[in-house]
Amino acid sequence: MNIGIVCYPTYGGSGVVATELGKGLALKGHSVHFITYKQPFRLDSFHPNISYHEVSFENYALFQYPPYETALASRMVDVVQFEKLDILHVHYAIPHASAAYLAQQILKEKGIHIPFITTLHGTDITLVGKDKSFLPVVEFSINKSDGVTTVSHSLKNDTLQSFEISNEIEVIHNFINLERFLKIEKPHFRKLVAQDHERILIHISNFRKVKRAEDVILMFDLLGKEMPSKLLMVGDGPERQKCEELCRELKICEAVKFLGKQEAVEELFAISDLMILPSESESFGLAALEAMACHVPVLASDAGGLPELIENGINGYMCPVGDVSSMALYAKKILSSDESLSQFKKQAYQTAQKFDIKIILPQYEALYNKILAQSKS
Ligand code: GMT
Repeated sequence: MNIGIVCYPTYGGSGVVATELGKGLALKGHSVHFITYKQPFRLDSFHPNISYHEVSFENYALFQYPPYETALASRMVDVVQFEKLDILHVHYAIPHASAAYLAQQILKEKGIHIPFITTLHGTDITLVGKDKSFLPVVEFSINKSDGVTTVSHSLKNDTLQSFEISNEIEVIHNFINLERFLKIEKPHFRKLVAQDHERILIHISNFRKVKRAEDVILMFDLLGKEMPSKLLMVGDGPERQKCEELCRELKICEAVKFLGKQEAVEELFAISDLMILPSESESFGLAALEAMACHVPVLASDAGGLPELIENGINGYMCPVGDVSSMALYAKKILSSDESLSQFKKQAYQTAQKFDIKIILPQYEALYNKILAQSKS
């Protein structure tokens, strides 16, 4: 198949899923064309079946807001026509789904039919999409998509609750490439971060409000009073400064390292004992799955699609959003004995195996085939 993938190229989960999906499809012999404004950050190596088409334009002085959606639709028209794509797969509804619909209508005038699939990732529904400023366009473009997927059952329910949806929605969970996310022993690296008797906790996010990164600091402060430990805060975003200030107030700066954006997150997971994800809402929690692939259990909030990944007492625990005291108690429970920790680690990896790309990617291929067959009939 000749597949066009549209996504955000930045550090967010939707871009990671789209890029890893494209790489996986290319390895299986499909031709994959990424259409986006910058090279996706996980598109880090050459593959003969992968091409990248940049959406670029000069911003005219009249425009207060650069008309990215128009440029994207135009680029899609161009790539579909020139590369003879069979299908477009857009990740994150805003503005990719409406741009795809526009491209589809333009191509129809030229006698070309291009079906498009929209994968909803989370905040395009739960936060931004249902805002009145976007809702009519998001709803319309979901209903006009030839196929719609969500990354969890929870996100499917949220979509059906927030919009009037006439289209079928298929749930295809996020996935992990276990060949990349391997548990690598890094004892020397570990020694640089913590002493042998200390546990290492990790939080990875884009530090947006929805991630509640300050809760990580608050729970760590409580835990640190009872258990010698270090905390790695990975990523960057609007709430990072507040988190740093909170560490200063609580006088725990010695124990907390802010590492900023990191690409080789698997190396950080390799030295970590517990991942903390206290998000307000999380459609799936790809970072939690990445942690589990590296044998790291997860302590998270009981929100969104996280219960589809986390099993209490098996691969981690979930607590009500904002309940930092319970989080500290459960962290202690997981980390207090080597035996219990190694059991959690083993079980975290077993969960990750259920979301192996080798299991999930064929579900996308089956959907492409179904949509292509429908569009030909
Ligand atoms: O978490 C973010 O802010 C990034 C966002 C995105 O769209 O890039 O992540 C969403 O998509 C991920 C991949 O499907 C999911 O694993 C995340 O749970 C989801 N984030 C939220 O729902 C907050």
